[in-house]
Amino acid sequence: MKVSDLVVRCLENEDVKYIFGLPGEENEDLLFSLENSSIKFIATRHESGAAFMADVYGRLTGKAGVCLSTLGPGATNLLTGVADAHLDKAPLVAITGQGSSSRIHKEGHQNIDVVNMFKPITKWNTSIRNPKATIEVIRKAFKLAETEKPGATHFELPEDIAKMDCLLEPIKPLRVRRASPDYKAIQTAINLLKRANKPLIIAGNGAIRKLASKHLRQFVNYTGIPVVSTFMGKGAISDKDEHSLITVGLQARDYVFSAINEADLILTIGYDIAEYAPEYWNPDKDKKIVHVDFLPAEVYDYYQPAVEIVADVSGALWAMNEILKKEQISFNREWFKPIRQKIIDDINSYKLKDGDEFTVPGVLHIIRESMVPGDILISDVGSHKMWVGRNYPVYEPNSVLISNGLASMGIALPGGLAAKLALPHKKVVAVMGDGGFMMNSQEIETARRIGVGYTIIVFNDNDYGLISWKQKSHTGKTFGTHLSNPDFKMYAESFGIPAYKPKNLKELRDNLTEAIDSQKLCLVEIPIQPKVNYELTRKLEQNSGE
Ligand SMILES: Cc1ncc(C[n+]2csc(CCOP(=O)(O)OP(=O)(O)O)c2C)c(N)n1
Repeated sequence: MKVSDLVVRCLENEDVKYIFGLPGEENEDLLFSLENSSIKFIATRHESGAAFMADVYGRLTGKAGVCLSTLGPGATNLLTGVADAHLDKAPLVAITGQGSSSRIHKEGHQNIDVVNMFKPITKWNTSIRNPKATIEVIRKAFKLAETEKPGATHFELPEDIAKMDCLLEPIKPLRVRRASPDYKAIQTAINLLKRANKPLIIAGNGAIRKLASKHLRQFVNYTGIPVVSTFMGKGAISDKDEHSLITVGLQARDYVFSAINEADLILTIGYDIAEYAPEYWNPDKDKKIVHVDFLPAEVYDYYQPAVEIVADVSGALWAMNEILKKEQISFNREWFKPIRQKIIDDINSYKLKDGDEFTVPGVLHIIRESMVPGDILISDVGSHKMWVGRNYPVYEPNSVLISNGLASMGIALPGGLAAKLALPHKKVVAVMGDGGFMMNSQEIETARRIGVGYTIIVFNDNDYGLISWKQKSHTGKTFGTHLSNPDFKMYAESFGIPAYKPKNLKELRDNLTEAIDSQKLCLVEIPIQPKVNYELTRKLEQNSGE
């Protein structure tokens, strides 16, 4: 058996269903080894699309998504999506081809040091330089990618090694139990809670993985503590629950900050500092912090926990719940109610009326109405993401996907494809700005070719809207942000998919309902009015007394 055949057997052994990638000369053997395997190879139009697909697939399934490129330029193109998985904590294995091992040490055609290039954006990576190492390298790549906190790993396969003979059996994946919490740390956390007046939970990305959300919901039920989720923690508890204060919203000014300011103890559950810096919510460094996460807290001036429960997040919540069943500490369930009401009233105030210009928060109402709780909305990065974060209520974990660690534009369109492959029975909607759409719009062809049906929504303001929003808030003017666009409807139709461009509220409702219900690959271009962004800034400034 060739090493490339063994690689494929190892990938099958890891239960890999799809590989997203782009061919090159140096991964030819591996591609032909895939030809007769149970794994479906999905050829993408750009390696960045492939990596984002693997990223989203991994995030939704908990199993590493796999992406493949050739050496040199293929590998450099793969980087952004791999970095996204790294900072967003999505399990992903990247595979790159390489020239022959006899030439990797010297300057040569397309030869760059890919292993070193991937080092800072992976949990671990290596080059297979000996056929016998294949089975260990691949098991290790998957084990590390999928172990909490999940993330990206990478291995390269030089073309001469891929052709060598090797007769080995893949190593069976074995289930590893996640670490149990230390009972003293749990008891300290409970004691701190007992002494607190107004505790509040910040639920991060780690609160929606494994069974954490189930145990968090129970914990909230026992204690009555309100929950604010980060953008990536959306769905940790249902926003229908009266304890939900929706999300952190717009950094340090949004309505939810009244609750954060009042709170004397913050219990962070699966919180990633990469997503939401603690100086926003702990500027005076005076909050008592209880840290519950798979890893110890980052050393950070504004984040110095009184106790760290370093363990499986669901296990830690379960252990606290066991104590709470007997000891019952229940907090005032009323103090945050007016704040919740204000947040909900604010969300509702954006409902569109006849004659209104279209706005992102207005359109989100219609999308929400077209989706059942488990359906999936995936957002790109830009001003629309801020609105998805603060204005789109979520009821189940992993039903809204936002990149907020790396926060990379271009994820939503390829991500929508992967979401639909991962969970075919759910409706999938990918929302993006015109900027993010044009970064990866070529993957419409991939989605159409493989027959994946989801709705692509482009909020068009002919602008890198978020940057204009920030520039104007800082300086009163904009520079380098204005764009001109093709006719998106015609552009989409040229790929052979249906497209819509509504002109009034009725058409908007009809087009969105038809597009989302059809579960066919289609595009809806929505011209939007960004005035609402600036109005929000002003409104929040007034609210925070600036
Ligand atoms: C790959 C990448 N490049 C640049 C940025 C910086 N950035 C953040 S938001 C944004 C503008 C996004 O514009 P658009 O996609 O049109 O969405 P909008 O803000 O208009 O909703 C830019 C350039 C980024 N986050 N990712």
